[in-house]
Amino acid sequence: MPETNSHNVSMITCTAPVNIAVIKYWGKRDEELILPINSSLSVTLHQDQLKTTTTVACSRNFQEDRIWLNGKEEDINQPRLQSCLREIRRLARKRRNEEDPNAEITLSHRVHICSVNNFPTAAGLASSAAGYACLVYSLSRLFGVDAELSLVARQGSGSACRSMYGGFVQWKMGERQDGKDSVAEQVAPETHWPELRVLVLVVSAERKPVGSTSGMQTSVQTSKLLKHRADSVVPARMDDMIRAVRGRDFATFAELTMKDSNQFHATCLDTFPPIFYLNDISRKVINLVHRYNRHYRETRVAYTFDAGPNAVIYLLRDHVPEFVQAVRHFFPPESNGGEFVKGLPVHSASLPDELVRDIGMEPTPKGISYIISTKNEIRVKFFNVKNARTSGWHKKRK
Ligand code: 2P0
Repeated sequence: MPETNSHNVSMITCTAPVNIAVIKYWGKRDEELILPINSSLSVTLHQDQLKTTTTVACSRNFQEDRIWLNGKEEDINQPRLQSCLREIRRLARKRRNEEDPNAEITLSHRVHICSVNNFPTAAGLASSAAGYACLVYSLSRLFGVDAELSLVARQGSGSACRSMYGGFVQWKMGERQDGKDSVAEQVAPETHWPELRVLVLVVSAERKPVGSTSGMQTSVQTSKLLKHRADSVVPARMDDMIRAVRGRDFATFAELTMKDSNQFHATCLDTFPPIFYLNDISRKVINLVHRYNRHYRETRVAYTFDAGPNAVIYLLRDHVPEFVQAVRHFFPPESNGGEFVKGLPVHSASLPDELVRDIGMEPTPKGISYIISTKNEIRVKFFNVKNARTSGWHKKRK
């Protein structure tokens, strides 16, 4: 617990990872508590490549709660931010009364929150998941809350509850009306499958046309396919996926991942009016993956797409250099553009002529802006604690 006195500002900094679902969450049964219509499962990505860093400060001199996202002040009164702040303060008060009546940080102190991503916010890279996971974790450290935090993060953004843990994480939909059993749980730690690699193929960094929150609302209202998916497909698929992850069965993991992504986008098309997240480049990536796998008569590579056109590729370490070379061949980058592959280094590889022939697609120059090469990782991290003698700390970051 950080200390403060009448002149000081207490600060805490945490970082949180992005997660990419292999069984997708799409649709709520309770909009306010953010309770989903089906369980979901994701892989937590490495924070060296994709992370949110949040600093929260509190002081008796602060007049009101305030928040800055990527250097710009945002409205603190958004209902979801308020839910998280209210819930953490409630848990802190409960704990204080029970165990720690002399804790030094006064709960009436206002907080200033400063959050930055090391990746483009609106690129469809699950920034709200890392953002809310980081916010909730930082606030919990500041106020000394030691509770099931995925419950709180879920009320900021559904997918955020999965970023509270590392490795492979399921969000159990739960049954209770109060949402107390709708929590994230680790299925396997990040050390479980060290050969697993992730490539984010960044197709477009533009803001997505339909946001997830309103998109899934329309899907729940209009798509019978979504109801069928939630009731009759996902329950068994979750079991199969957990088994595949625990058994490190890549072929099964990969096939389930691709089928679930395809079904999620099918429910988007079944939504009325329909929602299109995939574009021509996304579909070319899908074809590339299937033709690559067909050439080897083995499922070596899987794709998944969220609410945007970027592809996230899962594959094993040994297959990364050749597959990246295939992406480079079929989506030639600008010759004078910046580095095409960011993140974990990828060795160069040659592309067998028969493979190029079997794939048989016309190259699409500049179809993919860049690749982020990464792997899976641990949970939210507690970074540092500082007592600062200034209340203008956040201004330096603007
Ligand atoms: C997922 N997505 O499971 C799915 C797949 C997008 C496609 O979770 O309304 O931003 O904040 O709960 O968490 C995006 O939904 O929506 C999402 P809210 P969220 O990752």
